Amino acid sequence: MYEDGEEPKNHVRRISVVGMGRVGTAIANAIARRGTATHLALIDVQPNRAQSEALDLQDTIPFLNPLQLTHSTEISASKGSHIIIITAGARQRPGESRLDLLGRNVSILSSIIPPAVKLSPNAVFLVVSNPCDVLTYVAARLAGEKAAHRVIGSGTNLDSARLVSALSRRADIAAREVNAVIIGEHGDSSVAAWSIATISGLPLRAISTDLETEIIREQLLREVRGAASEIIKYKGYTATGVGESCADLAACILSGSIHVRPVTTRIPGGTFPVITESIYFSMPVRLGGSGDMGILVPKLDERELALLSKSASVLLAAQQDADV
Ligand code: 6V0
Repeated sequence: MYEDGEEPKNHVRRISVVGMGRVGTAIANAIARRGTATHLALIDVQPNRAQSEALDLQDTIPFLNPLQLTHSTEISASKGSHIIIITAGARQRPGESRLDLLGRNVSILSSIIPPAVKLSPNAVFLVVSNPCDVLTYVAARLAGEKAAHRVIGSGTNLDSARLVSALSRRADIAAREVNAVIIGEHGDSSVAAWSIATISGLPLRAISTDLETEIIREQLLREVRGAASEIIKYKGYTATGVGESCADLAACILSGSIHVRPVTTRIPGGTFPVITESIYFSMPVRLGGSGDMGILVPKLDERELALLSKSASVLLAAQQDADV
């Protein structure tokens, strides 16, 4: 991803967060806490928004790792970034359709991506704004041919973490022992890849036959899919989980070794026999190391392939609607 000699030096890791609402703030806080960046630029078009969050975050630095913080209303503050995280987005207005919202978000991305690519020609772009898969596709189109392969979306990294957590609680085994991914859309048509899930390297049935039953799997998936609305019901928005999930992705991207995470990326047509057209959705992707960000194609069973094909057609229609 970086030209020879241009890898981020160990001591300089520049990350920009564009959009300092609830989610951008949670991401910036998580990055600061983990010490992932040496330089963090906070950007928001609203006057004082990024500044207020930068001032608040500044107070945490004496307790954490050294960090140079900057804030701005201008995208020019992202110059020279290794990672640019996009959480800028419009919220749905009463009576507004998803397509209208998409139109407004496309125009926000149009004002951010082309200048940001010029200012940071080697940056990885991480799109978090929703609808995440469609906006990742839009951002990749706006980034242009040379930079498109460096645009990914946070996709199902958070959904997968929720599945890991639900499985861990059900099996009463530490979450770190659980390996499970959700693929496809970051949304209603997402697909749990049960056939490749393991706990401590063992198939789920070896841990408990319960975990193989339709009824338990449906219950776990309901938990995963309903997580965001459950949180929104009580506090009005979600931020902490997505903040940590994106900080995790940023740490993987800047790592010298390869990590695999489910993120939104371009899946070429024919990758799965049931999906003939190229589409942006989540698959396990290699992050870090030399930075090729290639996908790892899991061997799915017939049922999962059928569900994935359905997820792809939902997204294909949305991505055609958003064509830029
Ligand atoms: P928010 O609190 O309304 O923040 C959005 C921010 O974007 C505001 O501060 C705006 O001023 C700012 N903004 C708008 N246009 C621009 C621009 N051109 N340049 C810079 N900043 C701009 O929203 P919140 O933070 O709650 O959510 C942000 C986005 O994340 C939304 O699209 C959510 O739907 C999405 N989420 C994605 C998740 C995921 O897992 N991918 C999870 C939760 C939310």
